Amino acid sequence: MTKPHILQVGSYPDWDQIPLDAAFQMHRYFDAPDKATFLATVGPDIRGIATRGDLGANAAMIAACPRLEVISVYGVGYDAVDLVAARARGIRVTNTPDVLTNDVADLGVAMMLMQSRGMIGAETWVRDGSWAAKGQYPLQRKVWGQRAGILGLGRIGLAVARRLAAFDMQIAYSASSPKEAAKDWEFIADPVALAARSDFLFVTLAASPATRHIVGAAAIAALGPQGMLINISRAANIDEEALLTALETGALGSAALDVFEGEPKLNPRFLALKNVLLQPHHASGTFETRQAMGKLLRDNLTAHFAGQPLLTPVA
Ligand code: 8YV
Repeated sequence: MTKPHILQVGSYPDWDQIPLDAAFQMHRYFDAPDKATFLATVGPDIRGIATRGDLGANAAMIAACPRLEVISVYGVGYDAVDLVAARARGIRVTNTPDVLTNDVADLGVAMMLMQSRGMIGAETWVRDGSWAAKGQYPLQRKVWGQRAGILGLGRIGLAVARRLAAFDMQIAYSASSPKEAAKDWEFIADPVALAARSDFLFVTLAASPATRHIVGAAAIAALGPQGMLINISRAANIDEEALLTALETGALGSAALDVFEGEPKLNPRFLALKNVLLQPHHASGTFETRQAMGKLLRDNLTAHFAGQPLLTPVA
């Protein structure tokens, strides 16, 4: 039996690539020097797209594959997939939720602690001899007991909030409606009001056109000069221009960011700032979780081509 032809948008680790190559006829888009010619050549055979959360599949790519049946995303976020184009043709879309929830929450909390306690500067203080030469490291801000806001109480937001509860933080959250699992925490629907009562604001929202710049100038100003913004979702959820200006002027205290507009090339203004912790979109980046994500990506493709129900469909 001929293997289904799959367009592979980005690279995967060998432990995923080897079984993918065994089960499917993989076509490596990311390796092609001339992407348009490559798509025009292989597009007519393609029945599946294997992509990543950061890469997605745009309308032109979907249009170039007239026999496309399924798009499998290695990542929980599918905002980079053109869902309108997929739905218009009845193309199924899958993602990899749940398996990465705890790693993403861990990194968000670690970023808060690192930035609030000045740990990067403290490490330099030891290594460059400042400790011996200048004495004690400057005092930093405490985390435990402070007010935390969670913008978006989905799976990841809930996992963050549970961790913060162990730090005795005062937790409030915003979501489409109050959640039963969050009855010990304050529900504040409005993002600006949530920011105003927060020392630390976590952005854990699934990105969509409706959430674009949901953290805008008003929410950033409300968080204020003592506040910290932590983003482990998507850059588009924050007005990056307003964020940069607020960090530069001190209108916002600090930020800890795992995602950026135009990543991996980020706005150079970030690099000049001392009050921001920069991470390379690696919240799900552990061996264990990436292996689980790869397995789920493959299992969804396998289920689809075996005519079985998808494990984790999104559309
Ligand atoms: C990426 C992510 O998929 O889950 C998501 O939505 O953005 C990440 O896990 C990861 O960087 C792999 O490319």
